Order: sequence, then structure tokens, then C-alpha cells
Amino acid sequence: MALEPDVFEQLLHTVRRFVHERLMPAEADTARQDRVADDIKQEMRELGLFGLSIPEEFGGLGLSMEEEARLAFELGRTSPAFRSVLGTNNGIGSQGLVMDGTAQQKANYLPRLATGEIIASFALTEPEAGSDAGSIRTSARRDGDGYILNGTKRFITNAPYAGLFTVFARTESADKPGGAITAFLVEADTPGLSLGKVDKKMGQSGSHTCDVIFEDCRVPASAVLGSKEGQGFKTAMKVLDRGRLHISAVCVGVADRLIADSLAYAMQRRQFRQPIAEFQLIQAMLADSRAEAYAAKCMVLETSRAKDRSENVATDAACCKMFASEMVGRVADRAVQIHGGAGYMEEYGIERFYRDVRLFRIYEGTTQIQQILIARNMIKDAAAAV
Ligand code: COS
Repeated sequence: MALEPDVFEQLLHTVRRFVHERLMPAEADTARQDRVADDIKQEMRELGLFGLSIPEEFGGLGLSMEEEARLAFELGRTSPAFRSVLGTNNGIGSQGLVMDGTAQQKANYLPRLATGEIIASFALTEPEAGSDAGSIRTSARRDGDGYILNGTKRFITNAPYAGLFTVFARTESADKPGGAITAFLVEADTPGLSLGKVDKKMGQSGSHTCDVIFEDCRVPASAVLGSKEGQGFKTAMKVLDRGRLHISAVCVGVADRLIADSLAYAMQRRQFRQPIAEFQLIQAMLADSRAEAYAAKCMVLETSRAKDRSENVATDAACCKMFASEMVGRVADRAVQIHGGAGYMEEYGIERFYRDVRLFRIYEGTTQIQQILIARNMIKDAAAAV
């Protein structure tokens, strides 16, 4: 369900102002203190930003994918750490519940996720299972009217603040000798669930990840997402299809920001008695960045519209994630180059973006995983057409 066009334009305008007036001025402090200030988080709640993709009946804004992408373009124009605060409630943390949860599970959790009262995290990755998501080892053993979870999840975004985890674990299965993957909704205060120490990262300071450890952690049978065992892998894949589009949109936003900063710097910085923007080698970098960001934007919007028409966008979402995340890496590299020595200095903030964007090529599926997905689907489609 999309919003009325004028209501959406108003929201877009409000978010744009919030990004410019509140978030951009707070970027350096957030990075230095490695913390998003509580008053900023509160303003995000008041703006409804935790519930962008949660249906209206559960208190969210129920944006269409296209609307969400357009909003993510705006949120991308500042440090990715800010977007990360609300990223999991809108994306991988809540979408399993939205797509596959039972009516009772949705009613129980979605309203609180939409307001930001609780933070949701997606616990798939493990020490031995990253790209190969199907090989997770965390186990969920049936025990009377519940399950006992054991295992460790790694690099879990927002885990230090999460109230709810969507945990992927192996349950026994008559059809699959190694067990099937089942998703569980596990509340953070469940006995047997503990957190590791917060990871030290290369960038995106202010956003946090850590291990989530399950030691004989008992959950009721009602914690099985959708009340169906063995559906977890498909849920994870569907959630990631959507998440990849959102991340692609954020990449476009960051690229636009870096292009704007690079252009402003090039027009004001003088060398050889003229602004460096007059030099064709600088112009080439600006033009390449502009064209690539525009291409990514078109891809994201086109794929988002297809998703809103309920088409299968698994291949195109992977194309978007691969292209947009690689694109923003190139744009950030050129931004450093255009800024020269200033680009390397903390004070100008460009080096921070350069480090921040490196993650986009890795999480929610590496570039190499996207390549595999795209090619595999091409081959499958071609074989099916014969
Ligand atoms: N939507 C719905 N179902 C899907 C799907 C999708 N997008 N993709 C796969 N499935 C289904 C398949 O149809 C298949 O179902 P059946 O068993 O009924 O045939 C099942 O899921 C297994 O799919 P597949 O054979 O493709 O699984 P693989 O183990 O080969 O996994 C990749 C493939 C590599 C694509 C998967 O492991 C992956 O996406 N890895 C990256 C994980 C990731 O992004 N991690 C980041 C951490 S989360 S921030």
C-alpha cells in the first residue's frame, strides 16, 4: 500500500530537512563518540522512521518499495550509522515477521517495532556460515512444548540494543538428513541468550554489531516464525531480496552526497590559478560518478516498482545490490581523489565515508554472492525456457 502522493511528498520533505538540519551537523560527533545520541533516536521515533515498511494496521507507514527506496535515497545522504539505527526495524529485523509471521506474532511485535519501542535484529550469520547461509549450525532441539537453542551468531547488527531477534536454527527434519532451517522469534531477555562484546569495525562508527550466543536457550513452540518448521531459509532469502534493494537505495543516497561534496570542493578549491573543477581530469571523475549514480538510481527505482507489482525480483535485486554497492565504492574513491590531501584528513569527513561505504559490498550478500545469484538465475531461466 502506498501513501497518498501529497502525504508522501510531505514525508520526503520532512526527512530531507531532518537529514540536513539534524543529522549532517551531528556526523563528526557521532563518529568520534561512536554513538548516535539519544535525542536523535527519539526524533527518529517521532518522525515514524522505525515503521516505514511496517503495514499501517500495525502502526507503521506501510510504504511501497518505491517509496521506501526514495526515502532511503534521502537517508543515504548522511552517515550510514544513522540509517543503521532504524535499518533493522524496517528491513531484515522486521520483514520476516511481516512476510511470514502468524497474525498473533505480527500483532504482538510489529506495533512496538513500528514505534521503535523495541529494536529487531536478524540473526543468520555464524562464525562458520556467512555467504553459505544454508550451512548454519545453530540447533533448535524439540523439548516438550518448546525448543532448546544452542549456537553462536556473529556480526549481528543492532544486537546490543535489540529486544527481538529473528534467529535461524536447524530443526530435525524427516526429509533432510542435516536438519531443516527454521526461524524463531526470540526475545532478548530469554534466559540462555547472551551477547558478546561489541565489535570494533573499520567504519560506520555509531552503529554496532556483536555476537549473540545461545546456551540451552529455551523458547516456546509459539516462537517458531509462521508456526511452521523448515521454512526459515526461504524466509531469509525473501527478506534479503528486499533488504538488498533498500541497501542499494542507501548506496545511491551516499553517492549523491559524495558527488555534491566533491563538486562543491572542486568549484571552490583553486590550483594553477583556477578552480580545479575547470580541469578536464577532475570533470571526468565528476561525470563518471554522476552517470554511475544515476544508473544505480534508475535500477533501484525500476526494480522497486516491479517488486510493488509483486514480480519476482530476486535477480534484479541482486543486480542492484552488486552495481550500487560497487558504484558507491568507486564514487567514494574518486571523492577522496578530488579532495586530494583534504580527502585523506579526518576533518573533512570524506575519508570517513570512504571507510563507511566499504561495508555495502559485504553485508546482506557480498558482491560475489550477488554474481552467483544472478548467473544461477539466468541459467535456470534459460533452461526453463527450452
Ligand atoms: N526467495 C524465496 N525462496 C528462495 C529464494 C528467494 N529469493 N532463494 C532461494 N530460495 C529457496 C529455493 O527455491 C530453494 O527451495 P527448495 O529447497 O524448495 O528448492 C531453497 O531456498 C534453497 O535455495 P538454494 O538452492 O539457492 O540455496 P543455496 O544454499 O545454494 O544458497 C545462496 C544460495 C548463496 C544464494 C544463499 O546462501 C545466500 O543468499 N547467501 C548469502 C547470505 C547473505 O546474504 N548473508 C548476509 C548475512 S545477512 S546481513
